[in-house]
Amino acid sequence: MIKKLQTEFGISQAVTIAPGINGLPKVVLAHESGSRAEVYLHAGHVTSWTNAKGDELLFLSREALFAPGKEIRGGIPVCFPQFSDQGPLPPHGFARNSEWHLVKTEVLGTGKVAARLQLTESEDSLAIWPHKFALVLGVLLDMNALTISTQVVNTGADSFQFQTALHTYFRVADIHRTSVRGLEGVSFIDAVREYRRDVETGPSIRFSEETDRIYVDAPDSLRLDDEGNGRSIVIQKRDMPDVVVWNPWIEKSHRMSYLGDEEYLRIVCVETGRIVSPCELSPRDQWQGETTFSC
Ligand code: TA6
Repeated sequence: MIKKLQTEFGISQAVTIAPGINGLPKVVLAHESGSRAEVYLHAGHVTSWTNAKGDELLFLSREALFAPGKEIRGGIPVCFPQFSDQGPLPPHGFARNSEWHLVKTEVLGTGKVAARLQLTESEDSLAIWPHKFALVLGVLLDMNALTISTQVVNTGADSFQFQTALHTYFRVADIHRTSVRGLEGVSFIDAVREYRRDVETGPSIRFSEETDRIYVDAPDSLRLDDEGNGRSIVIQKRDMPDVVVWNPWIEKSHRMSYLGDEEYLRIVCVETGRIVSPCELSPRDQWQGETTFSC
C-alpha cells in the first residue's frame, strides 16, 4: 500500500510516504528551509514537527502505541466528534483511533508543503454515532510554522452536533520553566476542581500541579514560553473558540497508560477547538477551523 501511495502522492524533495513506527504508513512533509512534519494515516495524527533549525516542537511519549484501533499518546490527536468524556463515546471520540485516507498533497507557490487527509463514517463509527460525515484534516508546513485545519461536513440526511479539538502536545525542556500567555481575564472550567467556573487572573499560566482547564471563547492569539529551551511558540487560531491547558502532573501520569512517569516534566498541552458550545450541522452544512503554530 505504501508504494502505491508514494506513487500517487509522493512529490520529489517535498512529500514522501514511508513506513513509520510498526510499519504504519506516514506522510513526511519536508520544506525547502529544512523544517519537517510527519502525519500518520492512522488517527490522522501529526506526530512530529521540527522547525528549520531542527528543533522537535511536539511531544511524543516514549511509550506511545502505534497500533490499529489505539490512540497515540502525544503529537496532535484530533478529538472528534466528542471532547474528553463529555458524552457516551470513547474519550475524545473515535477519530483518533481510526484509519484515515490521504486525499491530496501539494507544494504551493509560496513553497509551503501541504497534505490533506480525510475520515468518513464506517460500520464501526455508525454503530456508536449514527451520522454520515466527512472530517478533513489539512496539514500545511512552512519554514517556521505549521497550520492544522479541520473541516467537518454533514454528508447525511439528519442534523448532528459535534465537538472537536486539536489536542496538541508541545515538548518543553522543563514544565517548571514553562508558561502560557494570552488568557488573562478569560473564564475557564476547571476539570481538576469539580469543573468549577473561574476566571484567569494572571498574565501567564505556570505549572505546579495537575492542570486541566477549558478556557471559554479565548483570544485567538496565545504564546507558549518554553524558557528552558529559550524559545516561544505563537499559537494563532481561527474559528476554534475554546482553549484547553493541560498537564497531568505526577499522580495522573502514573495512572495514565502509554505515558512515562516522568514525562509530565516535558509536556504542556495547549488545545484549540470547539468544545463548550458544540457545533450543530444540518445536512450538507460544514464547519471549519484552524490553528497555526509558529516558532
Ligand atoms: O484535554 C485534557 C484531557 O481531557 C485530560 O482530562 C486528560 O484526560 C487528557 O485529555 C487525556 O488526553 P489523551 O490524549 O492522553 O487521551
